[in-house]
Amino acid sequence: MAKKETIRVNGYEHISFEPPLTYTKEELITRSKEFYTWLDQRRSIRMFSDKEVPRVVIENIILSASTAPSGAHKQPWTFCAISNPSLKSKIREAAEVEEKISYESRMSERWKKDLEPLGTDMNKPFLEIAPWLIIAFKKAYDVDQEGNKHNNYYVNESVGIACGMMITAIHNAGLVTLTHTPSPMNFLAKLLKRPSNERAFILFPVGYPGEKVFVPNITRKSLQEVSRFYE
Ligand code: IYR
Repeated sequence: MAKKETIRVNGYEHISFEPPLTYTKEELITRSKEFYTWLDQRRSIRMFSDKEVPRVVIENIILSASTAPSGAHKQPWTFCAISNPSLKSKIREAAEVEEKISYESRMSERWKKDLEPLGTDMNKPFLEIAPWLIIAFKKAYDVDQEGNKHNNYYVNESVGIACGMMITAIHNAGLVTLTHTPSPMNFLAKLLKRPSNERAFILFPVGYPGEKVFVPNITRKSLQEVSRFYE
């Protein structure tokens, strides 16, 4: 690799950026189309196999998520990966307590009607069956060695982007997930003994799909419905 050139900006070192491979116009079109076709095969899966997934796969998925851009490059996230069966059971138990209250009294009738086609309910067996749970925690602020607090910026946007990239990394590995958001989620920080600057954001069960899996027969909005071009 060619030696990086350096310049100074505001007194900070910047290094020359080697552009990624450049493609012909035809290659651009094919690659973008193929990526879309591949990504469009992703589905949220609620039925998991208990087949083991090596820890290194989870590490690579977390590293992929952590390449996300973030406000002032603060990377305001911690990804907790859980394979410990008794911890998974505790998480399932606590999540189902909250979900029972949500489905029975917190969620509106209209909300539950909207969820009917998806077939979700208060039972969350995947929290025990999936070999791994990855929980994204957002850091409202950072705390340094001396205990001083430092601001983070655009935390929801940053962690949301990282989670999207994680979902893509899971799909790329040939594994499946779903975005599980028990509400309220503070039991997760408690069970995992997270510091007070961390709040649970989304929980992702990760694993292989179960042997025979059914998903809702739903489609995605068309390009016309989700976009407007101003040329
Ligand atoms: N958090 C609940 C309910 C739920 C809400 C939405 I919006 C969904 O798209 C799916 C589920 C649950 O996990 O069941």
